[in-house]
Amino acid sequence: MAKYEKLSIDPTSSPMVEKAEKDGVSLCWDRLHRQEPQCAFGQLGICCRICNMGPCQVDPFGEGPQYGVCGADADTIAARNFVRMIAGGAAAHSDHGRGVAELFLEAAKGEAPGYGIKDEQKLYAVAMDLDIEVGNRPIKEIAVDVGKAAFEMFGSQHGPIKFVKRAPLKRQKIWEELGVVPRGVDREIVEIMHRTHIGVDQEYRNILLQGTRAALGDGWGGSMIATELQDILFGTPVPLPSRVNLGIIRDDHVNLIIHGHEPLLSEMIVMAAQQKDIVEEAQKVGAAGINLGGICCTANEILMRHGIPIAGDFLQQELAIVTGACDAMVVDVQCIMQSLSEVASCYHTKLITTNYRAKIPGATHIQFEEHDALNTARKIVLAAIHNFPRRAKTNVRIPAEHMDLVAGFSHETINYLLGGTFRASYRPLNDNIINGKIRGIAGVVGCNNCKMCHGEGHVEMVKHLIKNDVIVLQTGCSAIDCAKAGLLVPEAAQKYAGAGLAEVCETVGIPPVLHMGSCVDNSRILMAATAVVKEGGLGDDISDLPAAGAAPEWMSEKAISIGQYFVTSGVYTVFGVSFPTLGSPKLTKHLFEEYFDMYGGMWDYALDPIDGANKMIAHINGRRQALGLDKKKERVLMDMAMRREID
Ligand code: SF4
Ligand code: MSK
Repeated sequence: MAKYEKLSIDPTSSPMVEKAEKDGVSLCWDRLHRQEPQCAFGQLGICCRICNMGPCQVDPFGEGPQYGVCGADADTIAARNFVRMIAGGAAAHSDHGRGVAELFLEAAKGEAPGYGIKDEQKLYAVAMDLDIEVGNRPIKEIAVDVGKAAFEMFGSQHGPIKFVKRAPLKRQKIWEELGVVPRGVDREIVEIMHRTHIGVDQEYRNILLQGTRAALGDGWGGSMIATELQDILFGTPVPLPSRVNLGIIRDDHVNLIIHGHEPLLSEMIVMAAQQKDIVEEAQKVGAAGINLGGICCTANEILMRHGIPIAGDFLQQELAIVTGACDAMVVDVQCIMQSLSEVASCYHTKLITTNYRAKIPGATHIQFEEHDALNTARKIVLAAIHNFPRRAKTNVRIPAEHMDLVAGFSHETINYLLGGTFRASYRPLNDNIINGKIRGIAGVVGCNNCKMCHGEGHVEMVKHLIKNDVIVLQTGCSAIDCAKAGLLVPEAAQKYAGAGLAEVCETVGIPPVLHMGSCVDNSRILMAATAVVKEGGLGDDISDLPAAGAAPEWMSEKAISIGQYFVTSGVYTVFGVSFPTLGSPKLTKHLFEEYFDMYGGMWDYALDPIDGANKMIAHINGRRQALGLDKKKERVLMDMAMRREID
């Protein structure tokens, strides 16, 4: 058992880790302990195993070898590793997006029973952005065209991918001049794999240009396609209350935990769990009902649209099973630990995989059939129900703690909440940034990492930001952690936010920390930033905004892809834990300094979350100064002509 001074800030996790130890179950913290000391070359990004003459390592202290067998230096090796992480992350998000597009097209054609168009307004808006004629055409025709246009963005060879033109004009120009406009989502990922093969691209700055193309193809392509089409199919989120943490698991209910990233099947599971005959079946086996709970980003998807409570984040997936009350855990893709199978085998839990891309030895596979989705979902819920009687009641321990939260802040909803139905607009946000009540905007996102005290990085960073009047937009496990700490309720404004931010939140009735969804929904943050630019008064590009991004506990390749598209969209972005290029000072300087001149955004690193938050605040202050917002101004009552002038 790994012994850490403080393993987690979350009141439910440490007791469950203790229970696991008592039950003889090994968890990620134990396995990390057994891996230590981990390979420093790997951590610094200077271990290459791209060809069979390797693995090769470069000595960062200059005493040992400086070149791989083929002559590659630290800069080339670190750059190749870095962009291969981008390729992995962009591929994960984009293959998710492709799956959504496939289902969307089938639903539009009426070939996927149970799925349909839920948000017509959004369909029209997306259609117009894709140059699809709306007019008086039937919805079905428009939807089919939208589905086809989404597909084209994956396979197109010459681009630009169409959503790129949603970015501010100045940003598009920067990308054009640097030659990094994505030509097609898939093409850019493939080209990374080609260019990082032995003996191809060996100039680190050039390698990174391709990393940018692929990352932009993720943020403004694959991820954005996933978010937009999911909203049209399942509804654009609106604020709604729910609860979070392992305490949402119920002793007397069938507990079905839904884990992974895609909402396609989980939407149907939510529906199936409410069907009368299924509820009766649960009662027949002695349960009071069926309790759904989420883990990771599938959790965020069904939270945002249905208010289904969240059982936990990435590091709580094993712990949900350790409670002894998880009757089934159903998983789709991404962030699913292989250990779940082993942990489940120590209890009665049934582990169910559902996607042909993601099987796990020891799990039961129930393939998600889009043409028969509700039946697939029913089979899964029934499997959980029929496993309920096998629960070893004497070894059940469910933590009591759970927390209230408000989620569902799509960028459309923020627009509506701020401006009201009469004049939905980001104007009030811009005005409050200009008058200084809100210092700036931060996007704090990303995973957990068991190398850090679980949740501390997210919560400490976000608390420090809101105390300094920075409004925080969140997605992924970061949002789950801050929700557990009570930061996602309107009352958090009075308790934790600075006076200016608290006043704005109270007036509008929103929390100081806005949950915008899952990892692919980071595209919502891009759209919100663009909307703020377009509203006027804060410069003419994302890089002009008093804004910053962070992933203080990152672990996945997807986080690197997200970071790269944030940075190259003009956002100053700080990562925690460790940074995978530190073994190449030249590449690190390129990302941490030269990028600022190229993109107006840059990477940074801070192990300590408060240091990270202070760096973000310093950047925000710098942007305010550049915009002339640091000086006190006479309050001028503006008439329409003056407003037009600003626009
Ligand atoms: Fe070594 Fe070069 Fe092969 Fe990498 S590509 S493993 S540095 S020989
Ligand atoms: S789930 S990618 S651990 S945020 Fe999106 Fe959480 Fe990171 Fe997976």
